[in-house]
Amino acid sequence: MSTDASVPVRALAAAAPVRLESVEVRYIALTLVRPFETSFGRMDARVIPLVRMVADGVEGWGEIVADDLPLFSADTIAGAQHVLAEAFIPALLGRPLSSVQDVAAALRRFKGHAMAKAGLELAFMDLAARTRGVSISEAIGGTRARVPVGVSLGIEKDVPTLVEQVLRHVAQGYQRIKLKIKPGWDVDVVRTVREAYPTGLLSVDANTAYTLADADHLRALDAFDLLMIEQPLQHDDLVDHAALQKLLRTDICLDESIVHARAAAHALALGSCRLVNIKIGRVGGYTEALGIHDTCQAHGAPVWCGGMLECGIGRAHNLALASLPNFSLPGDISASKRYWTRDVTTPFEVAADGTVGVPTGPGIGVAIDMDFIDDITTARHEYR
Ligand code: NPQ
Ligand code: MG
Repeated sequence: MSTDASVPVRALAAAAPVRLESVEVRYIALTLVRPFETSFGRMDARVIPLVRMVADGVEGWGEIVADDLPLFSADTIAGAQHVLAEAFIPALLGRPLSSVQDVAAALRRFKGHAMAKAGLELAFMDLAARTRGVSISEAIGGTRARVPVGVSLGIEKDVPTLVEQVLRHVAQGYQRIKLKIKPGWDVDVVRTVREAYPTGLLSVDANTAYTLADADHLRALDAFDLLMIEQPLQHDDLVDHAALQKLLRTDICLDESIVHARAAAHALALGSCRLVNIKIGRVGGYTEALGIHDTCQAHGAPVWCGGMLECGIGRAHNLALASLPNFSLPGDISASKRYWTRDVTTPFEVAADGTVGVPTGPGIGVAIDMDFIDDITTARHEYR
């Protein structure tokens, strides 16, 4: 028995060792209700690869959050398809898997492709929790029934349009507003939004759009009492982030840079950030996400759950993760209707108090709309 009460007890195991009967990867096409623009590009629709595992009549679902092009990270949908078919799924079929950690161990020798690995860990976690009749939140040691949420607002055609979006989402209860910034859409935009939204939680996300040479310009953001500046510099540069953090009063939060628990430990030791955004897809699944959660908790650094414009399956997994105790800031976990006119699961809603309920049913805990998924499926590959 552990003597350290701060170390959560987690059973990421299935009721009995699982031998997968089939792993299906299917691609669904969904159109966003409104285009979403970041410093790296504009998106108006998504193809989302879904993973469905079956064993002993029980299924499990995961989502792969990769994009067509390697703009957010090196992961791509085509790359995921390749490594799933040629390496990852063959490494899982025909061997007993007792826990999510067994899945992680079977894939560990393969470098990169975190989002494809995460799709498999997520589907297995769903299946494993269902075999035990518990929700994923319960299985991983979640402590909250509802989690606080915020919204991430893209770059707009003009500032009045953005201000209108800010006020609309504040009125819906969102507890934190995040603005996407890039050179030419930053200090003046944030000043105007701050005037219209003077006291609420406000943060910005640059998605790597700046360099350390922009430090003086970024210091102007210190005037707006921001909750954080997310990922201002390059994805692979913890050293320049440490230099920048020394020059800023505002807390830096890293997203793209935190690719596993060791990177989180390095970033906190170097002073590259004071906060961490955890995305299960970016870090390769539950195993690393929980490791980052614990590493940050040990350093006294709060974490929050990031988002990748997921459909209901990824959103359900995010909610389970965000129910852990060190997720103490509002996550990028918005209502289904913020992104989709129709979701592939029971839709998620944001209550007037700015929280979303954590699903309580077995596994991901929400109903899958199989008819709708079949309607929007563009391709399907099954592996046995
Ligand atoms: C972020 N998410 O925090 C990301 C950006 C993002 C909600 O701001 C496919 C690939 C879809 C990469 C959606 C939010 C994505 C993506 C959003 C990145 O940086
Ligand atoms: Mg981000």
